[in-house]
Amino acid sequence: MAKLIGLTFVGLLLALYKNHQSSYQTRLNALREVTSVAPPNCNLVKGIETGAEDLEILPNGLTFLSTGLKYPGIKSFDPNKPGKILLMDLNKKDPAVLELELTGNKLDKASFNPHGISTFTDEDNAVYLLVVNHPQSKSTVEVFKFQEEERSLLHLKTITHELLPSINDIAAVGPESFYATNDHYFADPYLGSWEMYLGLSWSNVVYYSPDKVQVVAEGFDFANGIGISPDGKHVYIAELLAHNIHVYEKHANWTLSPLKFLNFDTLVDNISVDPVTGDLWVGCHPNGMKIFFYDSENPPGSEVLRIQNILSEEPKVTVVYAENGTVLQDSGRVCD
Ligand SMILES: *[C@@H]1O[C@H](CO)[C@@H](O)[C@H](O)[C@H]1NC(C)=O
Ligand SMILES: *[C@@H]1O[C@H](CO)[C@@H](O)[C@H](O)[C@H]1NC(C)=O
Ligand SMILES: CC(=O)N[C@H]1CO[C@H](CO)[C@@H](O)[C@@H]1O
Repeated sequence: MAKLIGLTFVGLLLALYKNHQSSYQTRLNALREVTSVAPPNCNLVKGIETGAEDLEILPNGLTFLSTGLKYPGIKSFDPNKPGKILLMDLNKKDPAVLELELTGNKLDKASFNPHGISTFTDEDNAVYLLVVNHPQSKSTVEVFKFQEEERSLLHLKTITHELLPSINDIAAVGPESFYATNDHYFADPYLGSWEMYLGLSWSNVVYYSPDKVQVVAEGFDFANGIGISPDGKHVYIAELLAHNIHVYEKHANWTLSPLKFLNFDTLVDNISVDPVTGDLWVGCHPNGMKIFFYDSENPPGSEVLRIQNILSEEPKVTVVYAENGTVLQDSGRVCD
């Protein structure tokens, strides 16, 4: 009898494990292969061969890019150099990238490890760039003022907070206030891996301002990219491992309430919101297994989705770009 119970128990554990294994594979979309989709005007921009983490396009076409992220568990193409912020002008026919000089004396440039970025333009048209930074595996938000003439970024401030232990991306709503997604990697890569493996959905979204900091949404299976609609009424959150884009209503007191979500057959990552049309451009990983188990012979692919009229009953979703990794690995970027 005891033996039977023992065997049943082992069977149960195996079943649980199998079940878990298959849910893990589903969450990572392990079986997905990519069919190429190439838009006509797509060119590879030179000078960002070591990868870009995030980009922010100003209404005038000037574009900031963060590059050189060192992230636990993910292959870095330039592990020994500090990260950079690049500038590119999308109005140019053949846009080149230029490295922005970081000025100010409080930022440690050697450990600069930029991740998500977001801009805020004030009423005097001053542009602030808020950058998620991971110096020594910590999470901070660095506030810079863009000096267009000098082509540099003046560092103004470093923001840290206990509710911001492991920031991934931010959406700025002021020079020092923002919504941020917390994954769990930098806080503790070991716990982060377990969280990811087991699907514990510990990830959340925090609103930060100098006078108030609060959790405004939680329970995500890896909250990743975040963006705000041009009218400022909605916040979009990419839930990487559940393959969802969530739409939240943003209230005057900065709290959020869930409105709807869209589900996709791809791991949704960076969100870029068109400042004019409000369309969402989403950089995605068709197959997550290929990122976390990197193999240069079979690299992770890229996919870019465009979502129009997201608030309507039937949003229009177009795959604008898809590629198996030969040209662009792990898209977080958008081409025009
Ligand atoms: C914030 O505003 C919303 C919508 O008006 C309201 O439902 C909610 O109770 C408010 N929350 C707080 C903490 O004041
Ligand atoms: C990716 O696609 C290209 C072009 O279709 C093909 O030559 C290449 O072998 C593919 N690579 C992989 C890893 O499937
Ligand atoms: C802010 C953010 O989520 N950035 C991600 C965008 O996509 C790149 C490439 O996959 C990731 O490395 C970044 O983490």
